[in-house]
Amino acid sequence: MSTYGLLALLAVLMAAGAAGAAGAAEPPAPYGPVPTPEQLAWQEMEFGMFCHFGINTFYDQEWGNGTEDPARFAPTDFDARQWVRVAKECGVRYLVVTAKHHDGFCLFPSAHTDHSVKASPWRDGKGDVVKEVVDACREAGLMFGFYLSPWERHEPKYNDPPVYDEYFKSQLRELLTNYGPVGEVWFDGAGSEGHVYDWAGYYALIRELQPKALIAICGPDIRWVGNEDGYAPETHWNVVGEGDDRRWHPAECDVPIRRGQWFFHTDGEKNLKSLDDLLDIYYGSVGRGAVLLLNVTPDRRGQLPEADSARLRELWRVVSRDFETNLAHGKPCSATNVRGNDPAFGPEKALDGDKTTYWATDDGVVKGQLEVDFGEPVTFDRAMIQEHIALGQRVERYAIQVWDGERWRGVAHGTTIGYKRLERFPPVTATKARLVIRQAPACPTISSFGVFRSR
Ligand code: FUL
Repeated sequence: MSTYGLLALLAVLMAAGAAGAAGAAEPPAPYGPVPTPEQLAWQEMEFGMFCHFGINTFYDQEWGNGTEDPARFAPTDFDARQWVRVAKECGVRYLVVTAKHHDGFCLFPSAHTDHSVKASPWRDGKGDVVKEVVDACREAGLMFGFYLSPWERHEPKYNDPPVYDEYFKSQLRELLTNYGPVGEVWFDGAGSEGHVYDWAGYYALIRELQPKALIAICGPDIRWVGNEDGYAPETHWNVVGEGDDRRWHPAECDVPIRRGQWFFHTDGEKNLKSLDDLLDIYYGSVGRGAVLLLNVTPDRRGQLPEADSARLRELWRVVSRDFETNLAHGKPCSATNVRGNDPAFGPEKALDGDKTTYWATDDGVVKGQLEVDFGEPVTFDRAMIQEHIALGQRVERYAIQVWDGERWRGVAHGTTIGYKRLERFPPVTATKARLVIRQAPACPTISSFGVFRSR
């Protein structure tokens, strides 16, 4: 062994000795499949905005049949920065735009079809919606994604699947090479029943050109939650599949802000969902550990309608106010078990507001309680729990209880937690609260526990 090798070995031994002396415990081994760094970063964004914009906007329709006249695409005051400004003000972290919907009309000047913005009067046929959206997102620090409908009703090649695959891949290539980093590629399954696509070829191209892009819905990285209502199921696992096919496949809840309408309709404002509807959606999606992709659709000006923007602002005002102050933050706490008795895994780590630290128990200890002492009576009606999902999703059953001076009383309980679980309940006043983990297949890892007073 060289001198350098010996020194290196010595350094490792000394470090191990020092750590041992401090009683440092090893982090738990991952439980089951875990998210990729990109999936984790996406999960942490929590909230995205879907923008359905295209030829349908000018026809008052949801699905074009491909015979629409591109000359009708004429936004009067297109402003992608306005979309992004509203999104940004409202806690939205990424935006997905319909580069091409089922009607085949492209919002970008594809070299492979004339059915696009090129044939429209907008910006004298020299415009590119995708580029303007990308630029606006980049300026504001939002992740950019695009929807490209596999099902297409304009291009005759669609009837010859292998030929259409090449056409589709050419368009994918344009979108993946001409616009800088792409965070998400959204493949809608609608209309495609019975059609055979070269999915493997599409995925390979995306991996080659944008290895960090997440492929959603008809894709391996993000799954459709299974409805367009904005709700994840009450019991919600990120891991799907059986045996060797088990994989981390988190769910996205795509839902329109206007009831039943993804595209703008001139008389659609009456369908705008109420603040209460949107709060239910928020708790049903983000609050069940999924990601919310809320569709707010630009109008014929090419801007988000005022009423929709105002509703989105109301939603964000309520959500951010209600979760502004964690009353448990930094409070004295204890746990029934702490991994290796190491403070690095102590219950404080769930109350420190640091998403990278967590409370964990010893291997084999799959139940546990984390108790917080407020030191005085506090009143709250919201709670938040988060698992450290970088090491896998574990909790199967939990409860939140408060000390009423004589006994512990339950205020909320449920099954899975995952990235985040939000609870709403009637206000309670208590001096202590506790999180009870009742069932998990492996030691729980809790990165955050909080209680809040809504305003
Ligand atoms: C559906 C489509 O048919 C709708 O038009 C919309 O794009 C929605 C997000 O997906 O499957």
